[in-house]
Amino acid sequence: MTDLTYLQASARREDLLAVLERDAAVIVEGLLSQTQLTAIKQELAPYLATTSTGRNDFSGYATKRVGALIARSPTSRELALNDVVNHACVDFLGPHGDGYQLHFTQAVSIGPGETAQQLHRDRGVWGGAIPRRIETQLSTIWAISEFTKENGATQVVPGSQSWEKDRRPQPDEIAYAEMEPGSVLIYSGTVLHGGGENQTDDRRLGVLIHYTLNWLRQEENQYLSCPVEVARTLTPELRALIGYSQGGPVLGFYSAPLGPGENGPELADPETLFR
Ligand SMILES: O=C(O)CCC(=O)C(=O)O
Ligand SMILES: [Fe+2]
Repeated sequence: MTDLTYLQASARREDLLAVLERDAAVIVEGLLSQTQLTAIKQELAPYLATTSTGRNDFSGYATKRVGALIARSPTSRELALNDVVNHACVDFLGPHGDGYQLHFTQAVSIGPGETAQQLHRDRGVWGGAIPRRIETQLSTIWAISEFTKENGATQVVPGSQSWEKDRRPQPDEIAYAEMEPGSVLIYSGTVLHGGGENQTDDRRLGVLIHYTLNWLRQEENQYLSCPVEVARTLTPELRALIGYSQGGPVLGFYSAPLGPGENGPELADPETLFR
């Protein structure tokens, strides 16, 4: 039986990185306060109440998914900016570019009777053209409810980042990200994982926040999920993280779409918009 490594919030950065490099997944315990947990549950509840369940095996016939979390859930912003996670992004993604950005946000509520999601690598969203030596992303799944093997804790195959593409795990090679509310699973885009089967009568609620290199296309279009009017209300730090910033010297610049004869910013950093 394989297992994941559990670290405390006070763990040293180099220790967390060493586990990520070995297993491509790690759990950090106790990062959220009761106040944050209560707030995020309240913020998500009305969206989860009205959203439909998935319509295919991958999204899950008994699973509800709600995105655009930066715009909709103020507490999700705190999760996105969490120091332990962002240090892990700097350390893990640093060798693959000169920065990273928010990639994807989603509350995932796995309902009773849900079957196990197919194991997959999240880097599949870009197809197969990016060589494995480039780590495309670092992702988090925050436990908002308790995560148990019985209620749908994420399945993870530690070490599978270096397996051949088509190798499937034996049952004893699959670990389950069992967590108390407030803990977080941090994992790479290259490790096999998937939502778990829910054999209980309760829902399992996780908040997924993923980060990618600043030179790759974001999975969730942040400019539509969090348009300029909303971005204006955020801190410059969060705006930069979601993509209202330049990746490297010029990637992501903007020119003001003014009319003929009008003068405005050219080749400007998006932050200029908010000054
Ligand atoms: O909800 C989970 O535990 C994992 C979901 C997942 O991996 C996905 O939808 O890509
Ligand atoms: Fe996934």
